[in-house]
Amino acid sequence: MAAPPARARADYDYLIKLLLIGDSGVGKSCLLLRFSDGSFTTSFITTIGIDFKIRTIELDGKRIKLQIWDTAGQERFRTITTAYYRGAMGILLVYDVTDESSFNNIRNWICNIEQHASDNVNKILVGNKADMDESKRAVPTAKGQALADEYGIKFFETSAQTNLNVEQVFFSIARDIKQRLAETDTKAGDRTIKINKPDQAAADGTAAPKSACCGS
Ligand SMILES: Nc1nc2c(ncn2[C@@H]2O[C@H](COP(=O)(O)OP(=O)(O)OP(=O)(O)O)[C@@H](O)[C@H]2O)c(=O)[nH]1
Ligand SMILES: [Mg+2]
Repeated sequence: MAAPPARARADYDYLIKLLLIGDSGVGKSCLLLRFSDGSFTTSFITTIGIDFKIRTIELDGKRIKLQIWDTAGQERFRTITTAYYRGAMGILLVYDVTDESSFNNIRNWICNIEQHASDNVNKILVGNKADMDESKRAVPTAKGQALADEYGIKFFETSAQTNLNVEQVFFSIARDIKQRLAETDTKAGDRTIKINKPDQAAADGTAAPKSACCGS
């Protein structure tokens, strides 16, 4: 008979926070719904707000809990702030392959990310609505790929409607982030999240400055 564990095990090995960024109407919410619930609905339109969903996946025998944040409406008011980016490990930059301005705006979004998110955040470029008729297409695949190459990031064309490449996008960025975190761990780097005992933290003088970040 196995002994009970000394304390409850976490239900994941890595917790990864992802953000969906991009112009209104490109399909961010539909991509999230497809990935988290396996469904697609055109009536899923939220008003101004921030929402997140969770899905735990397995990669190389490790459980990766993905906490995926979606924005709705903020971009219209350009109020995406540092608070939203805080703690983000990966960002999906989404445009609509039938909407050229959503593609052109990706540069602005990257600029915004550079201002507000942490430097080492992983990014991935996503051209959504790839199911649409070629006559409606405004952004050729090669243009999306060229932009991704310019920034040194990965690129997928997706369809939240037909489920084309949706899993691939999330698994790809999750794998890259997991690898980055694992490398940091082995270097015992300063980004490793440690839960210090209060007395221990006080003893080595590290408690006070960081305490404001540990509210959750
Ligand atoms: N054909 C097609 N339509 C899509 C796809 N993804 C989303 N749509 C449609 O595009 C519209 C906008 O999708 P949303 O997911 O609400 O877009 P959003 O990026 O969340 O927009 P905001 O919440 O306003 O920022 C809806 O009418 C969806 O049905 C797709 O892959 N293919
Ligand atoms: Mg939305």
